[in-house]
Amino acid sequence: MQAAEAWGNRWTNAVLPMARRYMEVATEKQSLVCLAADKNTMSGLFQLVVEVGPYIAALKTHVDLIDDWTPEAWVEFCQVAKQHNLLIFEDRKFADIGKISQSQMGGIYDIRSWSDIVTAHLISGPDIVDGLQSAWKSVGREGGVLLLAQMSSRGNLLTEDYSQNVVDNGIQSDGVLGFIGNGSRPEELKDLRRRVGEQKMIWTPGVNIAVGDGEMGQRYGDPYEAITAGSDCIIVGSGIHRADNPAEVAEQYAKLSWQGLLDR
Ligand code: S5P
Repeated sequence: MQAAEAWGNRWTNAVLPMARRYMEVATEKQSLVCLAADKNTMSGLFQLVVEVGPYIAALKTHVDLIDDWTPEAWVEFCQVAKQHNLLIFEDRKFADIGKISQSQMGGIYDIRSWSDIVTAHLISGPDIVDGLQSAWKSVGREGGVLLLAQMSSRGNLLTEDYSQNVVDNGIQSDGVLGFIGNGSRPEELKDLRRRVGEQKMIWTPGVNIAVGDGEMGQRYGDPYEAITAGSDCIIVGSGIHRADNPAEVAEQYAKLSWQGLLDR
């Protein structure tokens, strides 16, 4: 199946090259799964990506939680991810003013030189998107920003009004790949999809086959339901990396997510 056929409107309406790249990879792998690779060691990360690489479309990292991080090991890790045809998504949740966010794409981690996607809050205003985009441009690369329109954690302060402002702003911004939505609440997600329309992506954390409450206020919803409610990518962390057999479980998430897209 071709990406255009599988994705319909989302493919036709896509503006950002990164959106189509994701849809192509997801179609090729028949997986709308982004692995949240929340491992604290480089060896743990390498092992995980080698095991589950074939069943996922994107790899989400938190580069600042790794105990033994080195630039050399990271370059190698990104190469392994590329060999598995994975989009690399640094979940940095930038929030500062435009020019500081632009600089924070550099620094010791040099996120601009290896990330395809990053997350940002829009709390400081729309210039943050320009700051992040110009950082990619400064190293001759392209990327996409996912704005946090909702969060999966209980008691979060992203009110409906705030969320609506993020959506209104983000849908008009070319540098925005889409939004982070709350995968744990299909009803909220449907509402978000209605507000976002058919162009931008919605990626959703807070997804686990075992639905319900997670650790420290995390909440989980069903992966298939998240996709049929309008999510374009399920972000799954502990559901996969804490499983006894991560590869087997990742394949299960991939199948559910792909079926969700076809049914949708
Ligand atoms: O609202 C959010 C936004 C994000 S990006 N809730 C989240 O949980 N996340 C991220 O998704 C979080 O940083 C973590 O890396 C992942 C969820 O991991 P899990 O182990 O709970 O599946």
